[in-house]
Amino acid sequence: MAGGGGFVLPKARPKGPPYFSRNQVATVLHQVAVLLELNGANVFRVRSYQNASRMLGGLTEDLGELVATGRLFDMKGIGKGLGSALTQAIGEGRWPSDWQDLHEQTPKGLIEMLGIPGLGPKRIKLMNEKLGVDSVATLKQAALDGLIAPMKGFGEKSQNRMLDGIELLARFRARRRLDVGLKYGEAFQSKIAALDGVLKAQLAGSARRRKETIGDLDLVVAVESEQHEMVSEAILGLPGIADVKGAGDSKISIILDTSVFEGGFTVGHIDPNVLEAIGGDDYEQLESGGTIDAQVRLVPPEVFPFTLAYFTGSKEHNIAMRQRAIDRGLKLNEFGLIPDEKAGDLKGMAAAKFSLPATDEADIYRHLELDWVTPELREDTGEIAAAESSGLPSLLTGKDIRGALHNHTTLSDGEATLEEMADTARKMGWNWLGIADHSPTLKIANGASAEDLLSQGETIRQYNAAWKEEGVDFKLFHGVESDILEGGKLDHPDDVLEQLDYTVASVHALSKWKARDEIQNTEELIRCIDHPSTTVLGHPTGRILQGRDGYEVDLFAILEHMAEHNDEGRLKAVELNASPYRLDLDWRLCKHAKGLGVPVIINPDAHSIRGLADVSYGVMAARKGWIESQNVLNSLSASELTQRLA
Ligand code: DGT
Ligand code: CA
Ligand code: CA
Ligand code: ZN
Repeated sequence: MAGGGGFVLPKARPKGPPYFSRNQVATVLHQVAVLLELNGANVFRVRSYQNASRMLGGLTEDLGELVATGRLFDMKGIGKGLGSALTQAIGEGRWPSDWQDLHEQTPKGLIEMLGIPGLGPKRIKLMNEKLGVDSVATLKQAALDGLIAPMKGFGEKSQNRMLDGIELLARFRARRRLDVGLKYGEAFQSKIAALDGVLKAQLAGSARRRKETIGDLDLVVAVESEQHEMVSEAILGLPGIADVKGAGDSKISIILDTSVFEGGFTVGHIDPNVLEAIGGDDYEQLESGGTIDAQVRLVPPEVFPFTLAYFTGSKEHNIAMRQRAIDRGLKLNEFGLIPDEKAGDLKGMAAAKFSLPATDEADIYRHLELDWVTPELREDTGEIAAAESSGLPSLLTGKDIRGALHNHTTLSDGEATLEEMADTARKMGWNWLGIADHSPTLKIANGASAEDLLSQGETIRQYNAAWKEEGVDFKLFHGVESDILEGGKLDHPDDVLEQLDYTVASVHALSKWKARDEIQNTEELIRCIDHPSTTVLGHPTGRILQGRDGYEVDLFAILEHMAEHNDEGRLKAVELNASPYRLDLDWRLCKHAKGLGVPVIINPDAHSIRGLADVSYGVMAARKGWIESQNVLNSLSASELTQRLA
């Protein structure tokens, strides 16, 4: 739980008591314990706060009631001092002054160091005393100078681990993955939307455009002018705010932490291959101590569509739109679309009084003689020309998805059985599901032997026969995710592969591929694609978002080569791996695959039943890449797919 997160005392909620939630209280007690330890407090005192935090965090009873009835004092581990402190906080909305002092007087640099995975307050205190280290930057220097290793109880290994941790933290802090950003953004948006006086609250920025990573969150809120102050204050009182960077009546800059999630933040099952790249066991700690910046803008309802459009971006799309407005004697900004002759020297909201009216974004586009452009496409990659000529694509939606080909079961490294996976797919309304467990070479993922693979195929045939008999319109397809070996070879003998419905060929031995150059890697992949059994090229670059770059490969050449096969009637599809850790094929290349007529298959690469739902992130990325229903294999029915695979 210790992390780079807030370490500020949460503000009391406006209506109380109870002024703080159970989660908030548990977090504060934990933080006080950590701060006490950083300040060298007595170990028993530290422990009593830790224990109280754990006890209250796991409490099923209502905390407000425990305080109101005084029963809090009867609880094990709550002494007189702590009991009174909590009674005052929860009942009156005031944290004890010594807790406030602790938060204010502990050097920020020491708190920042807590965000480094695997580093706790005790060792931070030691390094601070012995080496004068007082921030992540000074710690890094000390480690680089080799000053940490000789300290008693530290050593070379722990010094290197600290350097790795510092790098991991920096990468993690810079941007967040789309799935994480959306979770924070949607949680905070719904809290704002529920406040009195809020007419509308919407996520804008890169999150709304479904970029694969998010720098910061942008939220636009419609509120009548006379209520801005009230709403602005209510927003600042919401749980989840770790720090306030700036606050006015129309713009609030804050840092959100995981307390924005009522039920806490869980990362779920992560494929071991991926986990290794994003920090291994440290990842969960990084994520639970994580934060994200957010900017909230409050505007009157008549200005809302303009502000929403502006802060949705992208900057490049905005610039093209503004130019289009200029060409028509109009000025487009976050407040309105204002005729030049009326705006004169007026600026901002004053000029906006003369704006052309808009009740929604579509009105703004209409004023500029354009069809409304879905946010995913607003990257200035041809969407404006398309919107001008009724040429925007009719994008794929989640409803078009009838199945996916790359999923794992307990036969390799999946959590769920074949039956559980099939059941879940049927409940999701899918018409078919493809199972592609790992091949023998991938030991880390428990790759299955040919024998076990073929016996899985037998089970699948039995299921399919039974469903057919019962009149159930659902089919399992049997494939494999084969490692791509030296020379572009597949990981099973040809006679085994021939018995399968399809093969997903994927690179997993990243270090080998990273050691080679683009030309060599491209040749290897082409050789693999030419294998008659290869149907799908899995996660084509091997990148892990926030984890590692992919290997060098000329994907344009690969896609062109795949296009030749397809032209000659041999199905070669490119995967858009929908795991939010991958989103590989990148959306920027989807449009290229589409243009070449290479089918895209959106695969959740599910390692659990929950993992199947990741297909939605793939749909987001595909939409961003201009993909329509007819460009993906996922939209085919089971019988259509059977024909395509034949
Ligand atoms: P991010 O946060 O890095 O993931 O990406 P965005 O797109 O959310 O960028 P952000 O948060 O800096 O700004 C939100 C939107 O505001 C951006 O997409 C477009 C608009 N915007 C920001 N700065 C400018 C600017 O200098 N010119 C124009 N035309 N628009 C801007
Ligand atoms: Ca942003
Ligand atoms: Ca921003
Ligand atoms: Zn894989």
